[in-house]
Amino acid sequence: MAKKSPVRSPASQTVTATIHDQKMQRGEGGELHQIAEGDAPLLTTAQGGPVSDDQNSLRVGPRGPLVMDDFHFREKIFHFDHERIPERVVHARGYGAHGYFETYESLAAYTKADLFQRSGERTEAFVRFSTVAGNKGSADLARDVRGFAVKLYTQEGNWDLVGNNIPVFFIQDAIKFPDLVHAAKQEPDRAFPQAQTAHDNFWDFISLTPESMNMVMWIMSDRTIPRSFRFMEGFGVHTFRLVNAKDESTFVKFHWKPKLGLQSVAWNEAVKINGADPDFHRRDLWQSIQSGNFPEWELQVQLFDQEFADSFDFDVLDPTKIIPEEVLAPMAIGRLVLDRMPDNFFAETEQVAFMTQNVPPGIDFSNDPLLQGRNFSYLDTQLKRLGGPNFTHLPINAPKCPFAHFQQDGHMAMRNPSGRVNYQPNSFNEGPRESPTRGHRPLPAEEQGTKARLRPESFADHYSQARQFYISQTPPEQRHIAAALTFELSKVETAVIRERMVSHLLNIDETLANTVAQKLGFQSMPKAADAAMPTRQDLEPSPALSIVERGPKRFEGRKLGILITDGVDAKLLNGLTAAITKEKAVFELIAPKVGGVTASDGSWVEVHHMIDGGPSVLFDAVALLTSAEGIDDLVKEATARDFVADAFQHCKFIGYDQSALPLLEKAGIADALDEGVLALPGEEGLSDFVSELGKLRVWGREPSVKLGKA
Ligand code: HDE
Repeated sequence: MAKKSPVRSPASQTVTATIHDQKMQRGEGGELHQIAEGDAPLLTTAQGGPVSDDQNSLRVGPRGPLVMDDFHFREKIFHFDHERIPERVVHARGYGAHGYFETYESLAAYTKADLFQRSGERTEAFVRFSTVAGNKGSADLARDVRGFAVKLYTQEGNWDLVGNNIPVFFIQDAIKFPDLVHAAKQEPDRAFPQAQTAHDNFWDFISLTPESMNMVMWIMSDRTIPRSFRFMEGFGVHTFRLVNAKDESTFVKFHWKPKLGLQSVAWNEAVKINGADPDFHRRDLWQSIQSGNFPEWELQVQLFDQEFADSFDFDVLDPTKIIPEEVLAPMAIGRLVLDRMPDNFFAETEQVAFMTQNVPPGIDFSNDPLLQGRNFSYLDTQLKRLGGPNFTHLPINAPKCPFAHFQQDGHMAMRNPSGRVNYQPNSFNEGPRESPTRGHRPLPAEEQGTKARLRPESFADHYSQARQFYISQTPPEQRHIAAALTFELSKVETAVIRERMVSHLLNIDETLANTVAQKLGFQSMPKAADAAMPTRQDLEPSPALSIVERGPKRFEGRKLGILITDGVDAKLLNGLTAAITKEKAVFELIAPKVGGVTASDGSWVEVHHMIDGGPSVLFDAVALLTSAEGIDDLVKEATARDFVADAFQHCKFIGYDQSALPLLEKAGIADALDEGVLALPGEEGLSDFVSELGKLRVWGREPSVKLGKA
């Protein structure tokens, strides 16, 4: 829970001292605050001076000019004018939470990293989730990669695992990052589109960058429209190294697996959520943590040696490739739990500085050129964003283990050493010393070769894994990829870019290419793009790449929207809400008026939303509990009809009591009821309904919705 700041303290706080006849009270940190008239803490300037009037600036006469000696006004406005810091150049929109990482068993055989030595050990953590392209105020459900940045405050320094929710990346060399980001963000002359890749510049760059094709398959899948941060995976992307006490190294890839399973929304739903609740993902994380439903991920690692790397189909240093889990099984090594929201968004989530180069002893880098470029970039960007080199003095960035060094001064230095000696070596035997045994030592490695700007041959296969990803998807997921490509390319005005993209798709999957070309209205097919290497047709599908295959089995952690009216059957409503709560899921009530409704037993039921403010896109499934008296008015509401029609077209489960049938008719679905539209049985059968909800979506309905048969 948020700590109360002295300024927000309740008026009843006790007076703890009197100094110079002035009543004082103690704040959270033990500091004394003066008390104004009444019981409220005294408002002061930032210099601590008491303020007499915060409502009117100092002026000459009632209608005269303001005067220069109003130092309170000057300070207040000055500070306000400087409230903003530059937003992140990428990943500007983000949301963070505190928690901990718990190690399952000692990993000492592989790494000397302190946090992995003792089973059950907990390490404090801060995680920031983000979208990449949109500005700070953009909507949460943009089709975009999600950042998944984890800061672990280990006993041997901070370890930042700055990952994404997709295990591959667009480019193989960091030198291309500015081009990629320029192309993805708003076009520079018109400053739109915001938080969207559906525009010429992005697809122009992508279609001229064949190495991005594997990533294109991932971003056109539902991975880029997750239902919530709680239902998505995270990946370290690059190959890293674990190093043990004997200096033996093992390659490693890091994966975060959500305990609740994977889940995304439908594209049409995402578009509507952005309007209905642009903070959908923020609110979801806030609500679940504040209500004690702490999201959890398991950390899994793929460990391998040089021999495996040499025999693997692709270069393990190439960040556009994965190692399928079926080829190399991941091992679970710990869990991450998020259990506390920041007290202050700016101080923590905005000012947190993640840097890939923050690794403790026992974790090391590989020669992945993208990772090496990142190690250069992140320090630089923090200097710009946070305004000086002392950003490690901010509590969110400071290590939580003991630390000591001779870095000093600079803007806003908050921790300043005392004493004479600020250098090493010194004759006074003062100050910290390095330790060749305990300190981070890079793995001894012999590197040689001709200095040149080049791309290795082993990075040249750009299509095989893109194909593997596509053929690993279930039919609805394949349909979504085709639909996403069609939508995005339909926003591209330059025909040659659309054609160039389809020419790449021909190297991935011919049916996919034909579907997209046909939906885009191509008169003829382009020829396949020239490929540096032919696409391998023999890679086995990897079911682990499908969201549906890794979907949840239960309704736990999800939200049911229950539309009710006056006269709702009180027993049925209470039974349903009890069954949902028992499943560790949540519900929200929606009614024609936000005040509430009168139930069949005369009781007053307060609700969360009025129908206009609680569309069905905000829920994982819906139930319609109406009554003979309430349904007549409800069917007249366009938003009530949309509520049902959207739930149906988004393939959600719909439960209804008989009185709601006229609403199903008005929504145009009464003749298309399928196994996902369930007449609610009496109270006894409600747990069966809730277990049915565990399937989440009725994907079999999708083709008929698409064809307008419903
Ligand atoms: Fe980043 N990236 N990145 N990135 N990245 C930033 O650092 C960069 C890349 C990722 O919540 C910036 O503090 C380069 C891959 C996340 O605060 C910047 C390259 C992956 C976050 C930067 C990459 C990421 C960032 C902007 C190409 C997934 C948000 C603000 C070599 C493995 C962290 C900042 C947060 C942020 C540079 C590519 C993940 C400019 C040069 C690959 C999650 O330093």
